[in-house]
Parts: sequence; C-alpha cells; structure tokens
Amino acid sequence: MTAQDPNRVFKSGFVTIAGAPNAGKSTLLNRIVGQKVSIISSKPQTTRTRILGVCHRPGAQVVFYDTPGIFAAGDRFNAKIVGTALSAVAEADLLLAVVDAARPDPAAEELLAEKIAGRRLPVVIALNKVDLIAEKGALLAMIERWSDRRGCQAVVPVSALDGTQVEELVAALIAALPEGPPYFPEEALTDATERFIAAELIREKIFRLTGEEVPYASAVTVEAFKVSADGRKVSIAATIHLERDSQKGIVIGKGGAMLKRIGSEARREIEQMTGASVFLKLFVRVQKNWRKDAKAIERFGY
Ligand SMILES: Nc1nc2c(ncn2[C@@H]2O[C@H](COP(=O)(O)OP(=O)(O)OP(=O)(O)O)[C@@H](O)[C@H]2O)c(=O)[nH]1
Ligand SMILES: [Mg+2]
Repeated sequence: MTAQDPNRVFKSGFVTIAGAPNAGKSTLLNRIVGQKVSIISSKPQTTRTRILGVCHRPGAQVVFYDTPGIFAAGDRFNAKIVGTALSAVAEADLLLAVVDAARPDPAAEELLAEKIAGRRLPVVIALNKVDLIAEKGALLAMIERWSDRRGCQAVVPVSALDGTQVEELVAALIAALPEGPPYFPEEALTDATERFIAAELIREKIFRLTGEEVPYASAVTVEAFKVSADGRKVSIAATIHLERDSQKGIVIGKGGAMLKRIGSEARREIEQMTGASVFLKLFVRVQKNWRKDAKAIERFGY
C-alpha cells in the first residue's frame, strides 16, 4: 500500500520526545529520521533547544521535537533549558517518553511521569538501550510498570544505537496518531538551517572532547556562513563562548591542539551535511558567567 491508496487514511501529528538527560532521545530521533539532525554525546544535557525532525513513512508523517532532558534544574540557565522541554511537551499531540532501560533511575522516572501526568496526552514509552541488557527478564517488569501509567498507548523496548525495534516503535507511534495531512514536503527532514546545525556540531565536539565543566560553560555562535556561487565551498566563522579564562585555555589546548581538533572534527561533519568543502575559522571568547546573564543566554540562542 502507498500513501495514495484511497482505502487508507493518511496519519500525521506532532510527537515530543521527552525523558531524562542522556536517555538517548537525540540518538533515537536521528535513527528514526535517518539523518543526524540532533547532536549526541555521552554527557547529560547535550541538547539545549527544541530540535525538529520529520519522519516520512508510507501513509504517515510524524513530526518530532527532540528536547533537552527533564531534570530538577537548580539555576537560571538550566531552568530555561528544562522549560524548553516542558513547553514542547505542552504542544504535542503525542508524547514519546524515552527511558534508559539499562540504568533504571526511579527518581528520574518519577519526575518524568509527574511532568507528563496531568497533560492528559497519550504516551508511547520507549525503553531504550536494550542492547546493554543481557537479562531480558528484567525488561518485563519495566514494561509492566510503564504500561500501568496513565495515557500509556504502548511500551516498546528499543535500541536507538543499533536500531533494534525502532520501526516497531514508529509503527506504534503512527497507530496512536490521528488522521491528518503531511505538514512538511517529502524531502524535508528538519526546519533547522545548516548554519544552526553547524553551530551545534561544533558544540558537540566540545561536549565530546573536553571534560569537567567546560562543555556546560560553552555556547557557540556562527558569525558568518557564506556559500560560494557554485555551492561547492562554504566558509564559516564561529565563536566558542566560555565563562572563564581557564576554560578558554582548555579549549585552545597546548599549542592550539584542542581547538584544532574541535575544528577539524566539526568541519568533517559539516562537509558531510553540506556536501561542500568547508573552511571553518573558530574564535574563543570569554564572557564571565554568561549562564547567569539573561541577555547573554538569549543572545546565544537559548
Ligand atoms: N548502548 C546504547 N547507547 C545508547 C543508545 N542510545 C543512545 N545511547 C548513548 O547514550 C548517550 C546519550 O545519547 P543522547 O542521544 O545524546 O541522549 P539524550 O537523551 O539526547 O541526552 P540529552 O540531550 O543530554 O538529554 C550517547 O553516548 C549515546 O551513544 C542505545 O540504544 N544503546
Ligand atoms: Mg539530546
């Protein structure tokens, strides 16, 4: 059957992906969409904004919002980030709650369940990272526990990393969506600009290559994104903002080695995305305690 089959209705809707930090939300979105639209790292709180990804399947279109992890935020910046996730939850037709099934965390589960209860939204639960679970029996108890939650439409164990059962999850989501039109043209996978994704990819490399507080104190802005007339060259100037001189030292590294590595790894991925050869110039700036400054938070895109 195809989307044109007159006996089959077209289904569509907006699905917000919510869960604790590091549960694998962005990995799952990229897997479903089939392209990297959202950045990923092994550190929690990688995603800071709402990232849109469109999933096209025969007879259906699912518009996903990837969101920052929901956790008990202690300061202004993190409260804003978590607020972004919660407002995306409020706008959804359907919620996809992602749980790290390999590291069950009752407190995180409770917080998530509490934030989504009361919204009266249907929820599909993905128990992620099953590739890490040897004892599959333990999953059964989790499936039962989540099935009892209010609004639960389905519980699907998946691995966003290796793709196990991800299509079953997509089918469960489509089954829970109403009849509706496609909202995006068939070739659209995201509404994010290449300029925005480039800034995110640079931030991803900082998350992956530096430690301690450095990733959390970093923000990236793109000052210039110029495509040559023939489309074969892209020239980018971007700034990494940090909170202290010591962090600037770490990001630059000995003899500039770290900055060079961040730049070349980001450049390679931006080249993949644009299909052009990329010239990337990175600057590093210190803006003292920017995460406490409402204006700076906004200027950096949060
Ligand atoms: N083994 C395994 N690892 C996974 C799976 N899904 C995600 N991961 C890893 O989990 C880590 C976090 O993944 P992300 O996709 O960034 O998680 P997230 O929920 O978007 O995290 P935040 O944006 O920080 O809230 C990364 O190291 C991923 O490679 C999975 O199915 N199996
Ligand atoms: Mg994420």
